[in-house]
Amino acid sequence: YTPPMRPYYITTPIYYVNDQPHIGHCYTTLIADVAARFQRLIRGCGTDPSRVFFLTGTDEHADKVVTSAAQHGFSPQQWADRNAQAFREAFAAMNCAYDDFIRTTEPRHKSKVPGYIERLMASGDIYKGDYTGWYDAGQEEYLTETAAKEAGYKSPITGRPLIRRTEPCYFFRLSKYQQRLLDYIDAHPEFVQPDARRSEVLGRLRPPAVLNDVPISRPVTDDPATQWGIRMPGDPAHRIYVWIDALFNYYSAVDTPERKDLWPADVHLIGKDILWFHAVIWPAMLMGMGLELPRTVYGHGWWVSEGMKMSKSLGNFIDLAKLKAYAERYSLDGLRWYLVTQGPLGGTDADFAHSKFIEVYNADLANGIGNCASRVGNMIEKYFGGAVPPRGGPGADGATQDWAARCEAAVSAATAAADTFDIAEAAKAGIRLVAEVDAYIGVTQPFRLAKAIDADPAARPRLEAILANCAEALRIAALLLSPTMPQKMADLLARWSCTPPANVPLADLARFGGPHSLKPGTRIAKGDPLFMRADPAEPAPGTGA
Ligand code: ME8
Repeated sequence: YTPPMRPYYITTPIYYVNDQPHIGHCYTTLIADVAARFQRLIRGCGTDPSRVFFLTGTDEHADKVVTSAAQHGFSPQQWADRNAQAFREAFAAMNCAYDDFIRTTEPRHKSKVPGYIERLMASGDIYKGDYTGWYDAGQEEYLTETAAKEAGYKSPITGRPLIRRTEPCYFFRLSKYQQRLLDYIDAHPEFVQPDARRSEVLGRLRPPAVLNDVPISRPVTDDPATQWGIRMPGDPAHRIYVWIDALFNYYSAVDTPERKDLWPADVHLIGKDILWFHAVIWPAMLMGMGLELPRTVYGHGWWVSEGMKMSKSLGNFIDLAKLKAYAERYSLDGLRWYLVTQGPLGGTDADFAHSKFIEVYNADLANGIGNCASRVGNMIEKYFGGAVPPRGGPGADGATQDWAARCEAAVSAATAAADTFDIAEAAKAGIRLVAEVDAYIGVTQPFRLAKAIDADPAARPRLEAILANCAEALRIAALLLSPTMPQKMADLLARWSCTPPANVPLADLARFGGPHSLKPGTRIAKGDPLFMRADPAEPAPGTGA
């Protein structure tokens, strides 16, 4: 086995800094965390950021930052500082181990963006022109033709008529890249994922569809709101449009001598709302700069709450307080498990419903890995004084299961799923192995054998082999479950005296009976159940009931 040579680089969107973090932001960053943890485990590279690099951060040059900062009596930078901290805290609360957190107001980003724009100017991709649109004077912003039409050409906020207005701005020649993008996406099925997203993008790129050039700047005036942002190189009367500024974060974060090898990114993980920017505009900008394209842009679907779209007016946002209440009652890893395995990764929307949470938590965790580990631990305690018994030779358990092959299949399934970004499947590979252990216990009935142990001399080696197999298979299951449930699995592996070294690739670490296996005599400490069973009758946490 040779560990993959290419480093793995995964990003999340950088979030608008004036919102409060909620389930959506936490979910995207959590999936990236689990993906990064899988890659670290597969490579056996510990937390070496030159091998696996996970980037998240905040998008801070939006006009609404200036507005809400003023409303709260802060400068835009102070306001951004406070709220960026809220995102860091949210991701810490979710135990997301990012390697870097980029903020677009940081000098390391701000100082590089004008240079990128100059590169696009040099390749002839930027020109100055006039932008004509529907202007909402109260909100100081333009509405797209569609949005303006939908609103009856009146401000959706103030109700006052929109003004048809023209202002000078710089454009990016997106039109020039239509055919190249189309050819590229046609030839690279893994570039836009999942497939529904890919079809969506292809549909909007294929003729008769026409790509328009995109405005990439806004004028600077006496109004302070227009002064927040990065200036156009060579023309301080214009500032770079917040979206263009934001997209560059993925490159600016690694555009340093130490991090150069990380580009191109392996995955830009995003929500489907911002697919066009990532699958069309950003790749065209990269083509213009002569840079390689990311391997995959993955657009996940939407979380809804108890069957309803989350909205401010319904007040049904699953906010950080609610997530923390779930973590408090069912453990953080219980929450992570639900979000990762039941979330909208595949593209269809997912429902955060309390009854479903309880069902999944009890089935997979309390009655699944938790119960199975207790059963095996208790039997080893009771029959062998808490020390792992010898496994014996092939067939010593008197059964036909080939555990080495089963475990290898589980490891391959998890690895393949992690590589194709099917993170929910990668997570479930471990739980399937647990179900196989349960089924094996059902068939081999070690508790019955234990009763025969004094009368029948053949019973002891069989009992030993069965429980040694169970414990070793559970060790491997725990490794496969550790990216999703790092704390609980670290706890289990520590109790079983088999905390894995960080620098061994998964294929070696998880070899059944291999050099890192549970050796006879290893102490298996009993402890509290890993996951307490949840009472379905209890009201949802965080509802004040
Ligand atoms: O769009 N379900 O930032 P943003 C799942 N700053 N995911 C959700 C969600 C939901 N209900 N709601 C939000 C921006 N998300 C820009 C991005 S990138 C260069 C600039 C997640 O704060 C999802 O990942 O509005 C979505 O893409 C992201 O939050 C939008 O975050």
